Amino acid sequence: MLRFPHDFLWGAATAAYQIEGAVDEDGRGESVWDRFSHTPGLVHEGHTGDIACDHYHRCEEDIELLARLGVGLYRFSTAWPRILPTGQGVPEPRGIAFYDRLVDRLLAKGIAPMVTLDHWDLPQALQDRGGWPARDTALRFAEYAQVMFQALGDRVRYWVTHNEPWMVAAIGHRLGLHAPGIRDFQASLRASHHLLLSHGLAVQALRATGSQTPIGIVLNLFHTDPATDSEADVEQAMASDGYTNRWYLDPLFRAVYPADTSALFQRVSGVMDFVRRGDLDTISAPMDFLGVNYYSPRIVRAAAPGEASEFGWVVEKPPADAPVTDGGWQISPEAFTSVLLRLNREYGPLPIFVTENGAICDDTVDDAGRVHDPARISYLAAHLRAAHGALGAGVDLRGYCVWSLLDNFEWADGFSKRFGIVYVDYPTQRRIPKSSFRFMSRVMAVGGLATEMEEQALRLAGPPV
Ligand code: IFM
Repeated sequence: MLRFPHDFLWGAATAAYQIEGAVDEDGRGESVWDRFSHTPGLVHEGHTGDIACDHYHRCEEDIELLARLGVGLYRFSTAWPRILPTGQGVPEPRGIAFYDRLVDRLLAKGIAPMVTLDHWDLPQALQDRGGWPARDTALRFAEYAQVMFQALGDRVRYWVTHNEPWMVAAIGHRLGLHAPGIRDFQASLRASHHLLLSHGLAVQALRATGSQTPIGIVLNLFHTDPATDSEADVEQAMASDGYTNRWYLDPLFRAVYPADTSALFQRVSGVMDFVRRGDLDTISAPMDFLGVNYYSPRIVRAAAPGEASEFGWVVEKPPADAPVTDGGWQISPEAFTSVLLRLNREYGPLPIFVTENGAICDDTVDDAGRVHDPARISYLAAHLRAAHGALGAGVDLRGYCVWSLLDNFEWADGFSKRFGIVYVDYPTQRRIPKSSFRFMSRVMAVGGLATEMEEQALRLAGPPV
């Protein structure tokens, strides 16, 4: 039996735009994801978060599921446009009231709320004023954070400023595959800096209230391997690591942008005049923990002469013999361990929460009304073993959140990809806990993992949970 520490926090995670729906209710303003998903051709089959999992109206039922699962921690996000419909000004009391009730209900069930302030749903009104590439957005974020600290600060147990700033900067502003759909490297670079700056401003704002509540940021980190051990591939894997990982870790923990990545970015975009004196001190204001989202590693090779590549590298598809999820993402618990060990070695010691980890499976409901997802159980078990290994190697791992509690709106993939341990039948909004839910609830109940638990869950069958 692999036992986790007695105070290890077991949790599940969601995000506002992915589950809430009710986009026009109680004064909520438009977000960049409303605009993006309603733009034809940008999201799978035109799906939107208009209804999503209807969590806004089914919040109680979903908290009941969390309680049955046995979590000690629930990571969710507050929708900035629900609180400040235009991103600034007077807070909308009905928006605050929704989260107020949610937090109270969680606490009544003994579940610690971990609140992410920004999980990508920037108010569209702020986007219209320049969005994350504009410095002003960082200042507005700090104000929004203050509103939330004041409203919920007496009960929230962990604050998270941003979820995965790399995704917003790179996928939203360079590749344009996520909201706001911009394809401009300079905009992406500016966005990354202002996201980081706003994180630091929010940390300062929380400290200024005298609060002792821990605050951190969530990064999606990739273990990056060179495709071969050729000098060129090794060099480009290192450069790619700078782009995805060190560009965020170094300013947060060392108050400096990595020199090699800065040089590369300046070669590509020319200017970094948006970094002002003192910004890096603000960004690196000490935080209490780092949230890590881990799914999959990256394999990188040097681009061949004449091959299209903005930076000089190409991200390879997983090797033909590598295990992948139904979403095609390579499964590598070893890479997960490497990410955690590397953080400890190069940036630690630091308290870490795994704030997301999970797998896409092509789940279906069987004739008996059950959803059996052995591939997800295996994925989770393997990654829990990896997390346990990291703990044994000295990583200060405080908790683990499965992504996700519910199947939900998977951004540009709409509802076509399922990550939940609870199946959502979107036409009826019926929730069906999957066999992975049963597995995770056993893990949480005993505070660890034994081979027979996994084997039993894989055989499953049995009545619906
Ligand atoms: O669904 C997302 C989540 O919003 C952020 N992290 C990755 C998940 C899976 O793609």
